[in-house]
Amino acid sequence: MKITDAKVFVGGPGKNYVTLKIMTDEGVYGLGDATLNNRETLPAKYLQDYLIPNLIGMDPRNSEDIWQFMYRGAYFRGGPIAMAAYGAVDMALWDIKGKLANMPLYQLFGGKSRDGAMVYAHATGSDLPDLMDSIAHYIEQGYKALRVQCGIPGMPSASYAVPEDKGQGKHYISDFRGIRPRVEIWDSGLYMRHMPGALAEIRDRFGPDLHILHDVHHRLLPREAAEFAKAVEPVGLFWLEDPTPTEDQEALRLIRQHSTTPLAIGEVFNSIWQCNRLIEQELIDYIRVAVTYAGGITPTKRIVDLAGLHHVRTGFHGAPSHSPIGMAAQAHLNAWAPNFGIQEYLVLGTPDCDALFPSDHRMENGMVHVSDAPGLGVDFDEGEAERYSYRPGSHPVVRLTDGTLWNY
Ligand code: KDG
Ligand code: MG
Repeated sequence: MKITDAKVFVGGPGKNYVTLKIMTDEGVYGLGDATLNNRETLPAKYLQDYLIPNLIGMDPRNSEDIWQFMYRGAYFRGGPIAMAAYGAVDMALWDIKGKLANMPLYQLFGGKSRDGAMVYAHATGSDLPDLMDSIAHYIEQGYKALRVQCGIPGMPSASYAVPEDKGQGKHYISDFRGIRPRVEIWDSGLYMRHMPGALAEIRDRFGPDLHILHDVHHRLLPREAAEFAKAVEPVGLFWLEDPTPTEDQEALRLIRQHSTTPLAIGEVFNSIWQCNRLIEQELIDYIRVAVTYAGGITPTKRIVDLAGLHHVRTGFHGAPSHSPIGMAAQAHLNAWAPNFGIQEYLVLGTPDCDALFPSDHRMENGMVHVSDAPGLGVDFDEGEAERYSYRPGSHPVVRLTDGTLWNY
């Protein structure tokens, strides 16, 4: 069996999804996702210029060898652009493998460990009352877990993850305002004084059963993060995410020494080598890698297995930047993983998105039920794809009140 051709598409409704389609001489094809948020053209170029010419003629069933070829063969290993490109190839090869076996992918991993995988959505508000409304809206839809973020009184500009447009559902979508980033102003003092009380009010209002998650988005210094994690202990968070920038892993030890608040980290990691020590030293409770940025199913499964040895559970990244293809790969891992924790799930589920990526993965009452179709269980409509093309967008940048550049 041989790979005969492969194509890359960039675009989609409200997002620059990077979709790879690998064709074979037996007519079976596989799909993969290489969407690196706000840098989408780069993994697409990596695929087109370096990977696809090498893949043609290879046996698609040898997914492990092909992964090693991509990773070791590059000489300069890893990095988010290359790993997203490898991720797309790896997902597409697993998709082909599942279709050949006539089995959904979770069967190839070891079968189902659960019927539904708990997900969380993003509840956001420009202020606390607005956030309370957003939480109530999601609870009514059946969500059992929510990440909660709100504007901070006195903060010079909206704090992280509070969309300017307050539409129904309040998901944020790339605004495609061009390559030059918008600037947000941040003040850690204001945040530290407001947020613990806000989280306590949310707990009081919605009771003990709601799983409350909160994302600090790398904004605090280690000592501040330790103080924050300790202050929110009575709230009983499901997790506190990215309290400090991920490069300084010792910072997590300081936070751990001062608090039992569960810690989640890893959405910017793209290799097991960036999280193996954190996992082995049990400095985190949830690992947040995404199957797309981490190089696909093959290496992500290794991270999940390592995490399982150390009581670390999964909480895969699932921001709206992940296409339904990457989310499908994660749905299969979630169905299998003995150490599954939770899944971030913001696939927009709009008619346009469903038309581009038809699938029967189902979300019901805050749980994802994985498709039983062979392979990933998601398709890609190339006719629909002609409606879309790349549009430039950018993450905002963050500055402190005195102008110092800070962590987004
Ligand atoms: O591209 C960056 C986003 O994916 C990120 O800001 C979202 O922090 C995020 C989250 O937890 O979903
Ligand atoms: Mg995050």
